[in-house]
Amino acid sequence: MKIKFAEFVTSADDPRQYPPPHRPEIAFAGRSNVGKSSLINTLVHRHNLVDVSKTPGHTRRINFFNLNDEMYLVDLPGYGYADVPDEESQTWGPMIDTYLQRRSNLAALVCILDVRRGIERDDQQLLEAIPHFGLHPILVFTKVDKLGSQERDRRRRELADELGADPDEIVFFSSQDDTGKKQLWKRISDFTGIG
Ligand SMILES: Nc1nc2c(ncn2[C@@H]2O[C@H](COP(=O)(O)OP(=O)(O)OP(=O)(O)O)[C@@H](O)[C@H]2O)c(=O)[nH]1
Ligand SMILES: [Mg+2]
Repeated sequence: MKIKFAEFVTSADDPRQYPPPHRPEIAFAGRSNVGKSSLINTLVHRHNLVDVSKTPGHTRRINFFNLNDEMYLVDLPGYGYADVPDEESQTWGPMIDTYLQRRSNLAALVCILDVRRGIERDDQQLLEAIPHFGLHPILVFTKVDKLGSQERDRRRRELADELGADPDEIVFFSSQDDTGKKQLWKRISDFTGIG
């Protein structure tokens, strides 16, 4: 994918605030602090398009980014962070559900998991819900820079087994050294027809 430009469009917690659905869209979901915002920055070759933070629960609204006037990339708030005030954690589920249900131009959902933590209960719940929204998951395990190369091969087989997926189908990613970037763009373009 050739990145001509990437820009923040808007942030929303209600469908009335979403940009018009006139371009294909890819959304990024995952546990809080898993590395969603970093992954988007890596994909578009920008260090600071999306805010990255050491504090989990940093991204709390749905953030839309315009890529090349061709598609939207959407950073979703992370789930599973216990310290988010009650009031906010109660709005998280409905906010994301509404987005996944209503967003007609959503081409695929990138599900980001931590390669070392693997598939946790919250992740499992999301993965099980995706087909009910008529969506396809693109499975990405990030922070693979934290594993040695032999360990990566073993872990890939283990995770594929657990998911009942083809090992080649899951993307191993690192925002530190760009591992998996090409493969992820390829998967995205399979769904958007762009790139
Ligand atoms: N080693 C390593 N660290 C990473 C990677 N990706 C993200 N991180 C670190 O993980 C922390 C969280 O990254 P974010 O990108 O802000 O995570 P997020 O999923 O957007 O977090 P929320 O917005 O809170 O849900 C930061 O300290 C990042 O530097 C990676 O591929 N490798
Ligand atoms: Mg974030």
